[in-house]
Amino acid sequence: MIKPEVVADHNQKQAPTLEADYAALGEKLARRGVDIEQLTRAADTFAVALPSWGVGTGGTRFARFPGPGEPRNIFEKLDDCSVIHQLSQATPTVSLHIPWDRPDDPKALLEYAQARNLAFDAMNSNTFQDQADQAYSYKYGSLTHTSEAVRQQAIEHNVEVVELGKKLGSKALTVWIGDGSNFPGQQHFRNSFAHYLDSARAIYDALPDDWNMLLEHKMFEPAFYSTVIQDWGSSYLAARETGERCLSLVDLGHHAPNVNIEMIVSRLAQFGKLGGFHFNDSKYGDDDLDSGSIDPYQLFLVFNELVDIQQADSAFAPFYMLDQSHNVTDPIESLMYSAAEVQRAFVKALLVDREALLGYQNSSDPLMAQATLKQAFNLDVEPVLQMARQRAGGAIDPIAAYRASEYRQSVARDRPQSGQSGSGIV
Ligand code: AOS
Ligand code: ZN
Ligand code: ZN
Ligand code: ZN
Repeated sequence: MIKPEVVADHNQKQAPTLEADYAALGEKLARRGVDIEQLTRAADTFAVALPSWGVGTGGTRFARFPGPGEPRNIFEKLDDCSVIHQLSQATPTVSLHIPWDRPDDPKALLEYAQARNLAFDAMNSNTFQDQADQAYSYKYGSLTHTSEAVRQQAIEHNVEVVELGKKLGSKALTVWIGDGSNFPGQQHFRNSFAHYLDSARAIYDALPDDWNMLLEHKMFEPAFYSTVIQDWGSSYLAARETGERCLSLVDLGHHAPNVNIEMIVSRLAQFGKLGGFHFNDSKYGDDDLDSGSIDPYQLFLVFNELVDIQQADSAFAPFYMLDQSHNVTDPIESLMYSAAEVQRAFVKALLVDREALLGYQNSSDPLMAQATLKQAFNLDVEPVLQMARQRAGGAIDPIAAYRASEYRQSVARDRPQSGQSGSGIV
């Protein structure tokens, strides 16, 4: 971790500006009848999980350009995650990917995480790649393959991931498969979906009572003609058929351009099937860009729905995870920045005057309805985020504090640069 003195020194320099900005914002909010302290306390409760695969430099299918000091194993990944949480105070958990980050000794990994104030979030299985020791290939599918033996192998992998997650204190399994087809006619749509439902049920049967199973849909890639769980409709149907604790997970990058994701969020939640998120941003497809980097308004609109649902149902608590690929930035910086962007969207959504909004909706005043949303979105809540971080022991400006700490330079001395060629799968 970064020396507390470095963070304290950084905060001391920034504190006077923050005090002034916070006081000014406090006055402004008070005029709107909002208590800034309440908002800051709410910001402090916000948490989003880090993806274990996100702390390494990603890549495309063309190339990967590794950065200095990349973590070489799950322990070093946890070191990086703990730095992210130390400074951002918004990322107390890690979502593990198996087999990429399969620990030899789960107990040792759990202790290592706990010593760094980290816990484990949803577990991710992987049947979109072949592993060296497996009997059958997933080239033509996994949970939906025409061969029962392949399906069984994929089911067993998921069950193994659940067993591992139990030892790590996780409470959910996220299932994303690449199954689909590249040619019309290649795959029988109804049969492959039927196989999926059978496989999902077999995995669900192995789930502990207090676990959720999260189904992640994705429009295309790696399959370019059809994908078995391609949209929220298939995801919803599969979750409904599988069981009560089987829910849909929305990855923001997994939709066609211009799709109204906030409405998908609303629909799934209305029918009790919204289970979680993979936050990222995109311009074209599954770009896995940093959260809020392209369309922060969309992120805000998603949180506008989430806050609205939460206010109607206090038990509503979907899993929040980042799922991004950092190809040109330091992943630690990107993850800290993204966590704050998601937190910012949440805080702004809390500012929406819901009573006024409902009034404008009921009186058919579209201009004022959208202005009510914009009034919350346009407010700069940075001082709230900064104050929440500082009070929790984090950094007022995480990126500046991180750069001042020279953490990357220091780990680069112990971690040799990894290979340059090949693609980075994210
Ligand atoms: C793939 O596109 C999905 O976003 C999955 O969440 C995937 O398992 C993750 O990105 C790790 O590769
Ligand atoms: Zn995802
Ligand atoms: Zn994705
Ligand atoms: Zn992804």
